[in-house]
Amino acid sequence: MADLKSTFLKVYSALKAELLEDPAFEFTPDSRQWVERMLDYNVPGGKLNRGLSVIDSYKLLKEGKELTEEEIFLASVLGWCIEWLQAYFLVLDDIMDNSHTRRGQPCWFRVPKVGMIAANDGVVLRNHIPRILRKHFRGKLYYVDLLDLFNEVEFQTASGQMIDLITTLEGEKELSKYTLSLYRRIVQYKTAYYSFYLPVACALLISGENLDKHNDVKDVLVEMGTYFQVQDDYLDCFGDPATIGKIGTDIEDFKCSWLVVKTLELCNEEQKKLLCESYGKADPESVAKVKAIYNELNLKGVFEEYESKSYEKLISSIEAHPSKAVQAVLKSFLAKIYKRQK
Ligand code: GPP
Ligand code: MG
Ligand code: MG
Ligand code: MG
Repeated sequence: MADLKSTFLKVYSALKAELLEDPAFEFTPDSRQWVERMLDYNVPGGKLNRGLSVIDSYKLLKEGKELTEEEIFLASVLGWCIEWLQAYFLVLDDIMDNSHTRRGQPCWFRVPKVGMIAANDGVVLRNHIPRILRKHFRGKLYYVDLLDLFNEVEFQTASGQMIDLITTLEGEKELSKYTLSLYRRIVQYKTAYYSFYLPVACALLISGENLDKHNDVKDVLVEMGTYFQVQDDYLDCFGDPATIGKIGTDIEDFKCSWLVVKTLELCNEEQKKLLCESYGKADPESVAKVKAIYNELNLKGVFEEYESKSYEKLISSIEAHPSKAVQAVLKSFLAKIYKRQK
């Protein structure tokens, strides 16, 4: 595993070097330095789960046949394209969510002299992806499908982010609009497609598979992605910032978080009144009042139960899949996130 990660990180350096020599732009020393610092700050510092999953999944789909160096390299390049996509989303999401820290360091837009240049850096990160794909995949039969996949998933994510953002306008008018079905719709689009479906879809494409034949795999991965975002919402409030590398802002931001949805389901009239008065306010007293309601309703326990039920359901839908190799891919992905603390 450590070995796989270091091989993977070497590919990052190679891709960065190519981008810094991109002939479509006349780099000056300053602009080259800016891009290099921006990439190093935002691309490689996460858990790399999404990127590494492309390689893991590809290996499992090959059912024990040793991968060639070239095959590992190509799977790594796709893994990095997903990490680039993630970096682009996070740089912009942190501006939109007014967040403070990410991966244990200040959000990029909060770094002195960066500010709103970060918005353009997000666009630059996004534009690196088709350049990487063109350089390494242009001759492949599946090149068009790959481009199409990245485009579709980006559109789904941006649409999910849009409903995440506009939902707070509705919630501010009437908090009880935050229902579980609305919640599921937001997280399916903003998180599940790019974080779960995309890595496996990339592995399927380089294995020569037709994605139209794998809608059942997509359904399981969307369910897994939903579970992952529930964990993200839980950790936003109950996680240790030192471990998750970010300070939660969901309460202050009036987010349609899984915790507030569950609270609305479980609370009495008095708690609901207090919640309506305190939710979405930035002052620490209001935030503390919301957290006190979460504790009164034992949301930690409610979450733990949700977590084990989701796990059981996911395992049984995975075991219903006809292919053992696909089962192994899905189980390996689930094992990476079950009961995660970060
Ligand atoms: C996660 O939401 C969703 C994204 C990072 C997608 C952003 C999409 C864009 C088109 C910008 P979140 O805000 O809960 O994530 P976190 O808790 O990591 O800030
Ligand atoms: Mg967000
Ligand atoms: Mg955010
Ligand atoms: Mg979050």
